[in-house]
Amino acid sequence: MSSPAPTPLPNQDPPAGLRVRTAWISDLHLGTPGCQAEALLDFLKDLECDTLYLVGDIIDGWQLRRSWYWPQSHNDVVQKLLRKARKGTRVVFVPGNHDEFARRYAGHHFGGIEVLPDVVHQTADGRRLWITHGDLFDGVIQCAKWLAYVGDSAYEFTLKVNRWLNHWRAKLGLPYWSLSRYLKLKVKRAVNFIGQFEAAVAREARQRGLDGVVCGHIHHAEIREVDGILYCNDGDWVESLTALVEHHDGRLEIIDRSATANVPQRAPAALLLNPALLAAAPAPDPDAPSPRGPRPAPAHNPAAAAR
Ligand SMILES: [Mn+2]
Repeated sequence: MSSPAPTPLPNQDPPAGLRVRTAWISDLHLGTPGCQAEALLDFLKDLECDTLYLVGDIIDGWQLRRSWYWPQSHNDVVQKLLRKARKGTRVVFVPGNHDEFARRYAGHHFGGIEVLPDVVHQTADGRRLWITHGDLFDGVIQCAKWLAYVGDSAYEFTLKVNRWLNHWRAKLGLPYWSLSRYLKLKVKRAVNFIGQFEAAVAREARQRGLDGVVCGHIHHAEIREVDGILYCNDGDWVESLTALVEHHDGRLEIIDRSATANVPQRAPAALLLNPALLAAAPAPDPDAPSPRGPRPAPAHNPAAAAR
C-alpha cells in the first residue's frame, strides 16, 4: 500500500502571481478621478507576461486639458509600466481617442514602450488577432466628435454622482450600485451601440484576413464570436476592472478584479471614495444579489472554451 503523494498546501505555493503569455489592458483613463489606479497597481504587481498591450485611453488627454489631475498612484502606474518594459516585457502602446496625441508618435519608443497605431498579435496556437483601440468604429466619434466631448463630460458627471450616491448608499447599509454602468447599459443597449460596434470591428478584422480582434473603448469586457471572427474586449479600469490575458497554450481569458480587489486592508475612508472597491467589499447579507449584476464566467464562455 503506497500512500498518496502529499498534496502541497495552497499557501505553500510561490506568491500568487498571474503568469501569462500576453496581457491586454485599456481605458485606464489616468489623469481622471475615475481611474481605479490602486486596483490596477495590484493587478500589475501580480502580472508577469512576455507581452503587454496597452490598448488605448491610457492617459486621458481630453480630461487633463480641462483640469489637471495627477495623483501619486497615477504616477506609480506609469512607473510600473516603464519598469516592466525595462525588465524585458515587450510593452506596446496602441493609442485611443482620449490619448490620440500619442498617435503622431507611432513607430517611436518611449522608455522601452513601443507606440504603434495598431498591431497584429499571433497567439501560441497560431491565431492572428488585430489589436486596435476601436474608436474608429464608434459611429458617435466618427460622425460627431463634439457629441463625444459632450458625452465625455456627462460621463464624468455621472461618475461623480455615482460616488456620492454610493457614499450615501454605504451609510444606509445598501450595496454598491453603479449608476454610470446602469445608464450606459440602458442607453447603449437601446441604440444597439455595443452590437453595432462589435460587428464593425469584427468586419474590419475579417477584411484584413485575420482570425480575430482585441479592442477596448466601450468599457465592456467580452470574449465571443462575431460572424466567425473572435471578438475580444479587454474592458477598462474605471468601472469594471478587467483585463484580457492569453495563457501559454493560447487560451484567452478575461480577468475580472472587481470582485477580488484587495479590500479588507484599506481604510474605510478610501472605501467610501472608491465605488469599485466598495463593490468588492464583502456583502453584509450573503443572500443579497450581486450588486454588479451578472457577468458570464470566462470558463463558460463558448468562444473562450473554443479558443
Ligand atoms: Mn476610447
